[in-house]
Amino acid sequence: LACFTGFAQDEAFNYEEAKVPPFSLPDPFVSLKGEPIETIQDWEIQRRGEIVSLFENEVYGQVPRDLDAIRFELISEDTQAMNGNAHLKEIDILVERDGDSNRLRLILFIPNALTGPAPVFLLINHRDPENIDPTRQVKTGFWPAEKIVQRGYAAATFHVNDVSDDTNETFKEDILNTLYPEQLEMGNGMRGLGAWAWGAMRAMDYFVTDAQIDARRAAVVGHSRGGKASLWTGAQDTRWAITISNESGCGGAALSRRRFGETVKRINTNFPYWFTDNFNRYNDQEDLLPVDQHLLVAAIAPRAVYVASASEDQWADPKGEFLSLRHGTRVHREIYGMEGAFPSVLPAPESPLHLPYAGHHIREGKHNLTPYDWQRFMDFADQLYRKSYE
Ligand code: GTR
Repeated sequence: LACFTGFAQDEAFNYEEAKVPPFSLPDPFVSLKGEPIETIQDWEIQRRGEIVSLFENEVYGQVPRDLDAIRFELISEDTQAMNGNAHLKEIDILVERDGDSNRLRLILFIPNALTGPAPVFLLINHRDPENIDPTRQVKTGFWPAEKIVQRGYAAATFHVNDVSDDTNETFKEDILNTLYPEQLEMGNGMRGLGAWAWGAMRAMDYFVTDAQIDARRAAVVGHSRGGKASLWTGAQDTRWAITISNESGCGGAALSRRRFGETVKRINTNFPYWFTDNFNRYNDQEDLLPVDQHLLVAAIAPRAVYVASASEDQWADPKGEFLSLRHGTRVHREIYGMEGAFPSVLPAPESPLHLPYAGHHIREGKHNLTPYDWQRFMDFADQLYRKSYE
């Protein structure tokens, strides 16, 4: 499916490094009260929570946690899916609140070759509906489930339209109208991206109940708008071992203050239903933001984070994505003492850099999520899990 990447030709958008304005980034190591953040305690008790609240209030809106009931219904199952290589489960996640309910379909392939519980990759799928067809008639590189299973990982996905449609006309359908209508009235209320993050968290609620899944080794993956939602998921929900952003760009991994490619104003104009209303305050006013996207990466610490870009995806600002990763993971290094650091220059395409706590690569080519990207994510997970479980 072609993805909407218009406006890239528009002259009003900057693609020249020399024209990036000077800016200074909010400091991860100074609290809102101006106190220094030096220890794990300072970080976990004070600063991380402050940062998550700032993103809630100014960027993505809240992600409500209250619900009356959550149930998991096994809709269908095939222990010999993918030519006998996988155990397929189709699970409906039913959430109830105030007498209303929402149904979210999770597709899960668990490798049969494993003896113990399987580590899992969850894709927040905003694209091809084929990906949630359990028969796998149409296989896309966007979600190469067979290849994921082959490498010993469970492959899970859901479609964002089950929680909030990806259109301005109908995004309120599903959980915003049914479960959390009061959010629609709030300047810091949940919108599309927050709802998708909510969906990923409900998938995690399921993983922890399935004995065939090792929920302590779970990765959340999203591409582009899905990558924005994935970072927002990992920043709030500490149950994810790895948070992966593929070409998430503006409002994802890219630093807003660089104003390179897509800008805050452009994204709020084209997609008024993705971010919370307060985010509009920063249209053409990026320097007033109390956060920038490096702090979203920071909020994931000490858990692992992966940022991937594509060389021809300048709209998403690969350099700005890398800088967020480099600045945000200072928390991993300087607070948690983790080893290794990213270089100060942008790595060349197709030279992945996998540190013990964070990964990066730039794929050659256009805006997309491809088997190359997935193989690198799994390389990173192999390395991380080997280290922490040996
Ligand atoms: C674009 C949008 C980006 C990105 C992309 C996608 O149109 O400007 O922020 O989200 O869509 O999701 O593929």
